[in-house]
Amino acid sequence: MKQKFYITTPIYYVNGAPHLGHAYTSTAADALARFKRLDGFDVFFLTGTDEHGQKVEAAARAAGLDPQSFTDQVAADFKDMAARMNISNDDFIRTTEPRHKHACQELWQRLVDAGAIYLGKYEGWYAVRDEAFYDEEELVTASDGSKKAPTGAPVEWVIEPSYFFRLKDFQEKLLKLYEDHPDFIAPQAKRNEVLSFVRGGLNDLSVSRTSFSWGIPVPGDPDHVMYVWLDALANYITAIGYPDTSAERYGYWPANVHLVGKEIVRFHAVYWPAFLMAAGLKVPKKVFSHGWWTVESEKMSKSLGNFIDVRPLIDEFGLDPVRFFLLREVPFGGDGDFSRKALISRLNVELANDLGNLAQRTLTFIAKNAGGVVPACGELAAPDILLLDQAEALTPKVRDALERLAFHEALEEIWKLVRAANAYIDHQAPWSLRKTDTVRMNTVLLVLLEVIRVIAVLLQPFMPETMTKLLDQLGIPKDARQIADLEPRLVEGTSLPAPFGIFPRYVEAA
Ligand code: ME8
Repeated sequence: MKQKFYITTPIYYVNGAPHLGHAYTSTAADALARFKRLDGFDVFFLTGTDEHGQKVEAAARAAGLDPQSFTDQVAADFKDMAARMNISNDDFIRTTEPRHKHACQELWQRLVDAGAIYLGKYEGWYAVRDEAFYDEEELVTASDGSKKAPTGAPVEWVIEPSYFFRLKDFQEKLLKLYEDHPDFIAPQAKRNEVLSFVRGGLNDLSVSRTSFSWGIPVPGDPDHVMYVWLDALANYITAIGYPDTSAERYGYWPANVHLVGKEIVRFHAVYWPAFLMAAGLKVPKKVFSHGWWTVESEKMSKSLGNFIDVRPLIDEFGLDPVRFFLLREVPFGGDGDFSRKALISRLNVELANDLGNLAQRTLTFIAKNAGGVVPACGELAAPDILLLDQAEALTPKVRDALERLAFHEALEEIWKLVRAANAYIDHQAPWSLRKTDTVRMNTVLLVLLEVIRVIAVLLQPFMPETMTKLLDQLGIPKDARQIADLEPRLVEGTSLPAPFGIFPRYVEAA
């Protein structure tokens, strides 16, 4: 039986249109999901939209729509972005769906039954933009003297009846979780932040609101709607069938990794495992946080109006170059800057020049000078063996990097082979061998085809569309493109389709 692997993205707020940041997390999760499928796992990949709460309600009002029509519209736009980015999610959960609402109410009831929820009154700070409660000590004073959340979000003083979750009771259990599972929070710096937050002491968490109504009603007390983060985090189990924990789909729980941006680690690494432990459920295996993108060195914000939609970028540069850029440009975990210049440079240098040329010159040469078929392999010489060995050693390196979600490192390993293959073709010079030694020429071409095949198979998770085209050109059957298929060699004499370029150079209009 295949081993299960469950990966999630955050579910995105529908208060605004999808942008580069959302596309980033989804692309990273997609590359990992695709790699795991390629490596023989039974993968479940979930994404979706977070549709309740004060922030979304306010955005609907500003748009002059009732919240449900508004969220229907924006959620459709998020689905469109995922489709355009070629995201291979197995499900898309919307928190306004009945399956989620019912399951979430069941979870609430379970927490009540476990004695983890009590009725009280909240009096304190709330930031609608973050949908988060803050303690007085956490606030900062802005240059105009006003109090702000540590994220810079405006805060308001809230006094309302509220249900509370007994978070305080989970301090020791959480610390034990982090200690027993040192990889639960990654990267390390984030783990340290969470550790010191939890060690500093926890307060019980307000988990319901009464001052607005756009949320899931609290069972038995309809004046309250659930706090949007309790509602949202639950998506990771409601989508796989909770409360029916015996359902086949629930077999994916616990998730292997929740991929999140660095600003929402606390919710995933503190509140979420505490809710789960209180409900007697297993906790996820890992919360991995990545950094933030700026755009042309500016933070993306409403006031600057510089949110980037990836769809026009796909129209201009092609889908796979955009996917490649996002995962190649920045060490995963750290912050990065998006600029057109950097994107064009990655596209022209690494895709068009390095990989595109390698494939194009090999395949065109075979079409013109080797009868357009997989050439015969003569005796292997030292440089052939060296390159083939390097290709064979690549899979474990890529696997190891992706185990650590080091997408940039996986790509760098693949590019070392691309560069080595380009150096090999230059040194072996099949164009000269054509006149002197066609047996040797054929061997060199075959070695190149083998290496390009390995590169194309391993790049599928990152650039599925173009690698499909490349594998087609290599004559590899569609059912022989898994990692498990890397071993058998190409079949001599197989005729190859007419080659065509996969990564045209981008030339900026004058
Ligand atoms: O936080 N750079 O939703 P959200 C990189 N609904 N990633 C970015 C980014 C940027 N500039 N901006 C956004 C929420 N992201 C909640 C989550 S989960 C149960 C609920 C990505 O619409 C990143 O993954 O504000 C971040 O965590 C997420 O979008 C926040 O999306």
